[in-house]
Amino acid sequence: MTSADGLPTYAELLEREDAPPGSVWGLFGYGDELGAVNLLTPDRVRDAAACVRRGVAFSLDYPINSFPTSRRPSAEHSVIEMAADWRDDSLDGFFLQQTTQIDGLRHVRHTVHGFYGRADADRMVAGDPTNGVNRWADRGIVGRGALVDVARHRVAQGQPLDHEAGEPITPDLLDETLAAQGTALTPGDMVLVRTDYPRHWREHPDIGDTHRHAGLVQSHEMLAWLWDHRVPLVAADNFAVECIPVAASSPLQLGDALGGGLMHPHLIALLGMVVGELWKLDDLATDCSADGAYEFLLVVKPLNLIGGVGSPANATAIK
Ligand code: UVW
Repeated sequence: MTSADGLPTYAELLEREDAPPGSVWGLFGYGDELGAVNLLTPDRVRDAAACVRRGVAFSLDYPINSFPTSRRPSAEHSVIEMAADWRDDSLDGFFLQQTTQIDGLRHVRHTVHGFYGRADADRMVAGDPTNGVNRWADRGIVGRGALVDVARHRVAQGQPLDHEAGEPITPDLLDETLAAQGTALTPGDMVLVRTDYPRHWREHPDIGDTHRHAGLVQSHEMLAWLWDHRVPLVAADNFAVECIPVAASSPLQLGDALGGGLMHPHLIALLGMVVGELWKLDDLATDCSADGAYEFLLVVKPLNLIGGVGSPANATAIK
């Protein structure tokens, strides 16, 4: 244990013999179901409140049905007249990961080691609370957030991110962007990476299911960057946080259902991180660029759905 907080480094996690290598299983207590959300300690939450200086809030959620695909089609919203003066409504066929979302700890298992914390696969069913987003809803996901506006940095350099090529964003590029912004991460920061993918989506209305976008490179160096910064939640404004297609250099070959090489099983099942996708970051980014402050109080409120696999993010940044 070499870190100030007593937790192992990622390099040490890879050496573990008492648990799957590269995992945090057991570090937060036997039977833990919160994962990296445990990193949001009371001290860190209290310190995050100091980021609120002007009292301005930014919704980080796109409307429901903003990014329909054949895998996750639009939901049908019905407004029902219950009586002359009364309306209720229902949302049918709503995929909870269809728009701005977080992936919960049941979303993906590691092909070899299983679900986070060795949770029984038979319990990953509706109505069973094990590893569900209900655990995070009960706990609350609140702390300091930091925007890493890679898209703006690359535009300033005259080299916009290449979504069509699925450009990999490396740890060096994250560090370079943070340095250009003058942002210093502190342990426990939730990291929001802006790639400007929604503009690409809007400009290519026929894009459909062709998920090609810039995103985090699949590598142990990236996993180390995230864990060693003690990141509880990593989100981006694209479909998968990671670059798609998977980088040819990915060493994370599990032969999983999505084609192999993805970082999702390592992020979610092994590190217990909250993975946020399709976040609405543009307004926040404009403000951060204007005042030079890329840190904020971040409040994320998942649905309290027992056994939920994912959830709308319901995320708000406050500066
Ligand atoms: C991918 O499509 C890789 O991720 P998700 O299922 O989390 O959207």
